[in-house]
Amino acid sequence: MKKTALVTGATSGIGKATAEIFAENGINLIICGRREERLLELKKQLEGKVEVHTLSFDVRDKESVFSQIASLPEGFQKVDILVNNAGNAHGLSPIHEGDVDDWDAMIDINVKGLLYVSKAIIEQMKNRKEGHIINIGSIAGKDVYPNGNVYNASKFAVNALNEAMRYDLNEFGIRVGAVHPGLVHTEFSEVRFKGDKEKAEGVYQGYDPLYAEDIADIIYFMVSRKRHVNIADLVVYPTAQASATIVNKQ
Ligand code: NDP
Ligand code: 8X3
Repeated sequence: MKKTALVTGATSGIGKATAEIFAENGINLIICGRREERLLELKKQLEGKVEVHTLSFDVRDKESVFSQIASLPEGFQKVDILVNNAGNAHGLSPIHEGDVDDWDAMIDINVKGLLYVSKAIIEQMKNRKEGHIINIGSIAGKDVYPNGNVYNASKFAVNALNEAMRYDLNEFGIRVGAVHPGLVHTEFSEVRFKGDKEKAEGVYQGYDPLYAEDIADIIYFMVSRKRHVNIADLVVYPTAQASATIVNKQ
């Protein structure tokens, strides 16, 4: 029987590429994000291959998260794989110059949003004593870098929650693992720099960054291991990157 995956942040970047590789490999999909037109476009692209359902919510809106996940249609109610991917950085500035709305966004989306979606799904996995949760952290959650402050804190929290989920859900046979990417060329920097495309592009110039498909490949590898194998924690850099701050730019 085909598995079903719920992927948050499927309208762009890593989440979209994950939905695509899952579809290639016969995993039915619940794709989530705020931009409904992108969800519908992706659904159209993938539904020849697998069954696709779209859920449009802001992960910050817990009522919407809980009610939409609780009312999934028949055929999509059993979620085998949860990919907690929705998230972004908002701003890059010293802590004393930080914008409190940016701080709220990062804590509310990257940490609280991930918790809400997880809570909405974990209960059924626990009852079935089976399920797989992949949390998308970041190298920013392993290493703090100058001006990263609150984004770093939000991803350190994801790292902690990944471990905490693995500990607490162990007795229910639920697999939990994280991928922590370095620099991936997606819309991430465009969001961080509030639509400044030139500045965003500059982040990925002078070296060969990772692409969303590279991370999606790894996520698919993780979820396609045998039942007794759980890849718990994985850091992935582009070859040109050695740490959060060391990038060999030409
Ligand atoms: P993108 O900006 O390309 O994608 C972000 C996705 O998150 C979008 O689909 C967006 O959908 C969704 N999202 C953002 N805010 C919300 C919200 N409030 N509610 C629901 N969905 C939301 O970036 P990436 O693909 O790069 O980012 C994916 C994950 O990877 C993030 O957690 C990011 O922190 C992490 N990451 C990225 C790295 C990089 O260098 N790119 C490196 C390490 C980690 P929509 O706007 O439609 O709601
Ligand atoms: C995204 C990677 O280095 O911009 O999490 O924080 S970085």
